[in-house]
Amino acid sequence: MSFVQPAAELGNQYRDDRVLRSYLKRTLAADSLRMIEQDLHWLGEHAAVAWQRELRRSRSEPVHTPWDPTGTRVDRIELTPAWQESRTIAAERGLVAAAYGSPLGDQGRVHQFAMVYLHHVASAIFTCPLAMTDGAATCLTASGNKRLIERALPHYLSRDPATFWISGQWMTETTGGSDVSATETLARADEHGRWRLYGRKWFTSAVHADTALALARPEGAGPGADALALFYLEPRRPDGLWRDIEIHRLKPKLGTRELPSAETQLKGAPAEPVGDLAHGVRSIAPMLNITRCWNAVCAIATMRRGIALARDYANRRVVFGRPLAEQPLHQETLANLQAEFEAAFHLVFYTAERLGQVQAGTAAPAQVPLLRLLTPLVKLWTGKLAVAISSEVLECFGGAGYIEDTGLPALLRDAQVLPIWEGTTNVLSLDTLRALRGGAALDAWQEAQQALLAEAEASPGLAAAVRAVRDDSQWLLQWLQSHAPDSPGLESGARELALGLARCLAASALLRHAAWSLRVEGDPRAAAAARRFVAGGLVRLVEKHGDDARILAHDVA
Ligand code: MFK
Repeated sequence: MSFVQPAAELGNQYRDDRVLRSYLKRTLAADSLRMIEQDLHWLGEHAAVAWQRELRRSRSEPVHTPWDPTGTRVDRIELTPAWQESRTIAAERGLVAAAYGSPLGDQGRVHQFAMVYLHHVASAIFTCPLAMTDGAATCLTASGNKRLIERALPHYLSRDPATFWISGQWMTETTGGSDVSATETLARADEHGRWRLYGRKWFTSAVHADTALALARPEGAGPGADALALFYLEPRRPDGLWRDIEIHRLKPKLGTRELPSAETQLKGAPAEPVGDLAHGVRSIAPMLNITRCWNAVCAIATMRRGIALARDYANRRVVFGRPLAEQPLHQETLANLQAEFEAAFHLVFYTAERLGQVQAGTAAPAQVPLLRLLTPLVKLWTGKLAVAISSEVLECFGGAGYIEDTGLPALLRDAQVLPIWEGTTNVLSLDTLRALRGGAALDAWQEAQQALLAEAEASPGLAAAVRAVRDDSQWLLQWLQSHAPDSPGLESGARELALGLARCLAASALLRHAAWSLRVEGDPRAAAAARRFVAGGLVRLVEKHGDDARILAHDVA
């Protein structure tokens, strides 16, 4: 019998996650932590079991059946078993509900996102509709539409799988995903005064959701994005048949294949305005901001899963006479992944704390513009990082990482959506500029950073890293001040500016945690991660040379 390499294994993903456990210990009162630990242990165990199960079965995908045998249009969507299981878990564990009216008060978001973080990879991407459901709950609440709040919120927040509803978010059309100004879907009132939607939605994720929020142009309204209105739909009847909607096909996607995303034709689908018959983008923005936070949580979950597997494998795999884990160059690779992940983790949960406080009304006034800025920052940085880390993780397995039934390629494929949906990196970089307008967000960012670094600077072994963060931040702020608002230079540097703002604040949050962990837990690992993350460089903004970008983009002399 020839040699067989033992595969990487996963243990309970809560028990084994030093970063999450240490963070929760610092952030939550002991009573609060005790209250939620059962959920976390359960989801951590489920993550391990689901991974083993995933390796034994071939991945299934949803199936669309447009017609029944009699020739009736039915557009049945058959969902995968993992997807259906995830729906039950989501309801019973309160993956949406935990953020609303939590016994933990304004720390409900920490509880919720800790659960989402543990569950995401095991969820078959059910986190997508959960993010949209949470976004819909926030959006309807912000709209003040009493009827819709009373109708939908109890379902969105239900912990009973039988009454739990999920929501979709129908914005994207063939005319644009990033720029919705040319939206063609028309809203027309019928003879009974009921609004009906006509048009083609080109990318409807979780198409079978119980409700959807959709952008449409009321008949007679002018062109442009501001004339769009936001509508609420219940796309299917209680018997499961669609209400004047046809499904053209399910999207053949690179990843997230258990998630049924469809091309959808609205043929007079009944809908209800959420608010005014205009300003739809402004009305749906609260939903976008929630889903962007979820995206960031799912990105760090992806990073953590890949690193956990790569680390376990490095201990099992012996080459050139030693386990990979004992080889200096491989150690460097794993250490760099861990340092980036750890910084991202602390920025994401720092944002979750702000979100919980703003939502609960306990935040200081400066936290509102800070959260507005942090939301695109965490989404854009962690989305990109999840892809880079997943790609490196596959390489840590050599050729095995490229083989489908190791389960590893799916990690990379599923990660690739994170920088794309809910706003691409560039769209979110432009949103960062939008958030910075007026100056309040930047002031809040600086204040937040100073407060975090002040907690770290006296800590043994961290002073040099604290100084480096201050220097890098200073350079970033100088660059920003030297570019006038709305100048082309500011726009072309927006991505590196956003990444720099994210990374400097992430370093500060990690340093603060590292100082605490050294002092209280006597644990040097977060400090090691912080030093390495800072040493890797936080800001990559460079002065651009003249017309280089245009010349290279068009490849003209
Ligand atoms: C695993 C986790 C998963 C997540 C779920 C995945 C589900 C996948 C389904 C999808 O992918 S759905 C499609 C997602 N699509 C997007 O995210 C759209 C990306 N494009 C943008 O975000 C554009 O920036 C945008 C459409 C918002 C541009 O629209 P406009 O109308 O040209 O922008 P404008 O005029 O600057 O802003 C209009 C108003 O909205 C302004 O308010 P006022 O009317 O009061 O002046 C803006 O301030 C406000 N606004 C825009 N973005 C905002 C915002 N307000 C708060 N937060 C924001 N992020």
